[in-house]
Amino acid sequence: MLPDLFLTPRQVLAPDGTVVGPVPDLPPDRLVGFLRWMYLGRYFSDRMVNLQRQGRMGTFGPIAGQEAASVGLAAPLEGRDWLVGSYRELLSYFVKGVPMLALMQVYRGYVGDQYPPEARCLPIQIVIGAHITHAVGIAMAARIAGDDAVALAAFGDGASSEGDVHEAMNFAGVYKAPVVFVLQNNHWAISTHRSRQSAAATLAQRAAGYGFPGVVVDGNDVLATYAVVKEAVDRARAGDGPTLIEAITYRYGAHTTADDPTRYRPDEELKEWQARDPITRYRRFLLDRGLLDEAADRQLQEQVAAEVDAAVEQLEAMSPTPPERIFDIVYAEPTPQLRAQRAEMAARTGGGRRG
Ligand SMILES: Cc1ncc(C[n+]2csc(CCOP(=O)(O)OP(=O)(O)O)c2C)c(N)n1
Ligand SMILES: [Mg+2]
Repeated sequence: MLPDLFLTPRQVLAPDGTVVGPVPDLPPDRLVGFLRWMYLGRYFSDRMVNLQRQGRMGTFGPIAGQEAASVGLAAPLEGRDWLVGSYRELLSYFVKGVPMLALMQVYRGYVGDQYPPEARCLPIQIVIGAHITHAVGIAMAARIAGDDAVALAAFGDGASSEGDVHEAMNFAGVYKAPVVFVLQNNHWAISTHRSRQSAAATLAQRAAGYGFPGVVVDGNDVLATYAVVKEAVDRARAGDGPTLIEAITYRYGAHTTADDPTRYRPDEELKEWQARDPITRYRRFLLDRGLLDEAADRQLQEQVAAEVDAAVEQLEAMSPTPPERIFDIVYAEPTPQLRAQRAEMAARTGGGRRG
């Protein structure tokens, strides 16, 4: 019989915002800051979808519904820690220090110097599950270098069925790598339901086979997600090895703007999850605690909207990147082959060496 932590989701806040578990000991500005990030994630995601519909943005995968898991997985990381995630972790990347404008550029197809090195985030991964080995490698490298940084790898329920993910977790268990695996179980991998990924009752329980703890958490509860990830980060940093955290959540929107979820997903399911909304729940908690009032709440929402709108304006004032720029960001020193390909592309597109 597996220990309970593998099976029952940890919770601090019930869906109605009442406290049912120990509240992490954080200062009020940090607690309010979590709500600000969640508002930003929701507004950003909705805005990106609207821009795509207007032909002003490339294909985009919305994150609405997953704001608590996204913020809760990134907030416990220190500046020196690494975050390695996918297209569904954009809000986590913002929390870790990647500017919003930088990721908007990515989705517009611009190639810039988008990821500030000090944010310690690998470029968002699109190849499902292929980044988990890299996260383990970073964690091992940090330990060998005597740096006490931790790497956090985030991925989806679909990704959890990929061979790379198993190899990475198995290796991490054997070598006790300072890594934390956060699986955002949003119930769907495009149109494939979670029930098709594994016959196991939880995805976290797979950790038992790798010899490290697996924890299930209510991923729509930002405080619970923060608490379990913080414990796992502390464990990894102390040399006690990896943890697999399964954050149970739900994506409200389509897989991406190229998908139509009404073709495979019952509407009642969406309604059930909207009743457990991560933002409504956390806002209620802050209001009840007297950490927020209606006026401050309105102000937060206005601020994040203005911030996102300003980034959109900045983006739209930018010129498209010259196509040959893609060759400049592969290696620090280009190989002869890349140099030749770059020249060929520049000749075809009429571009020269710019920037
Ligand atoms: C190796 C690989 N196979 C297939 C795809 C196509 N694909 C893109 S997203 C996706 C589903 C991923 O689902 P999940 O891991 O649950 O993440 P979510 O999108 O739900 O966040 C698939 C199959 C891909 N990008 N890479
Ligand atoms: Mg999924």
